[in-house]
Amino acid sequence: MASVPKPETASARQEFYRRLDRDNLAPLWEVLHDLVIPQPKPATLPALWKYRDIRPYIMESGRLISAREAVRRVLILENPGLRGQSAITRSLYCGLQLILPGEVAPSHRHTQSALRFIVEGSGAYTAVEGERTTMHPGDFIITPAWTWHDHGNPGSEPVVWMDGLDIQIVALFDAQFAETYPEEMQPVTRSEGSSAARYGSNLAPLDAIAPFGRTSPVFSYPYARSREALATLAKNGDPDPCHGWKMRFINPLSGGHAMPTIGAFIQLLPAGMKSARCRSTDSTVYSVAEGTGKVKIAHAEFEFEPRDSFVVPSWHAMSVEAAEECVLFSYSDRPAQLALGLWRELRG
Ligand code: GTQ
Repeated sequence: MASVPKPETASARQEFYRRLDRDNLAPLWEVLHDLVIPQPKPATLPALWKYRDIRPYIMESGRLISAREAVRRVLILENPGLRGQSAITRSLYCGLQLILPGEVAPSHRHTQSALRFIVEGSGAYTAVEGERTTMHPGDFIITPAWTWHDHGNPGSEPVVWMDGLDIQIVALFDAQFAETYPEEMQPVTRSEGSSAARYGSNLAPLDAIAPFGRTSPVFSYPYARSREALATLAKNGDPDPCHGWKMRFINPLSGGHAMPTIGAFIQLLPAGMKSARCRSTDSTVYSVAEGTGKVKIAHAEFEFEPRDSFVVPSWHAMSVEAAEECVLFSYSDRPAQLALGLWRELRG
């Protein structure tokens, strides 16, 4: 309230509010200052999950439930400011999924889009609409909305990846649909690499119609290729003071972000770099692919090493001190904010 009213006015207002309340009405002036605020005040908190500490839980889950029974055997990274919401930011979900040798995670599809960033192990696959792609650490893999997908591990080691989904965005719009495939595994109808040949070689079929709408038809972006690009960039020119060499994963048919709701990025910071502070409105989830260092997020400070995950809330200034050469994967809701004209960045 703008000022302290006289007692009789105050009680008349309270009585008015009680009558309003019974008719599902509420006075804006009591809440306006919480609704329209000068800058973001996220409930999302800065947080870091040390892989060294959480890996034992992931492996324990592998002894307590099978991938088949769990459907998806995942430990959710819950933001400490958003506990109980299965959310790492207000708009995004994050989990670490485990698939053991010989296991299958059954086929289903849903309107949520998913990304995978491989954290540990090789030899598992994810299948999307009849094509399998083999996972290696650092690979970025997309499951477009409403595509059949299952995961399997014909290899010999446990495989763990980060799942990023737009669960909270789809829920905001009450636009959730999901279906289970009639069989555990969908049939393989195309050989591995056929999407990469069709769309991921700087070539496109003459009559290319986007098979997954606004989502990239290249559903696997192998680490070997993104890493090589970063290494070459780092030999040519200076790093951006805030981001080092930072690239976004693109949809080659449009040049836009690889997914309509989620932006995914990979960046290299040279050994010894102390990045300049930078903030943006897209709360961002990171997975450390290589290197050790320290990240400052507003007033919080965390040491990181490979396979750690951390989250930077909206409008929190972030800077990194790279003790070694670092490669960071990240994802956020930036394309959604850009589409709505909301995204902002402030450097320095
Ligand atoms: O792999 O389809 O972490 O549907 C959460 C929901 C993974 C998946 C998650 C999912 C999936």
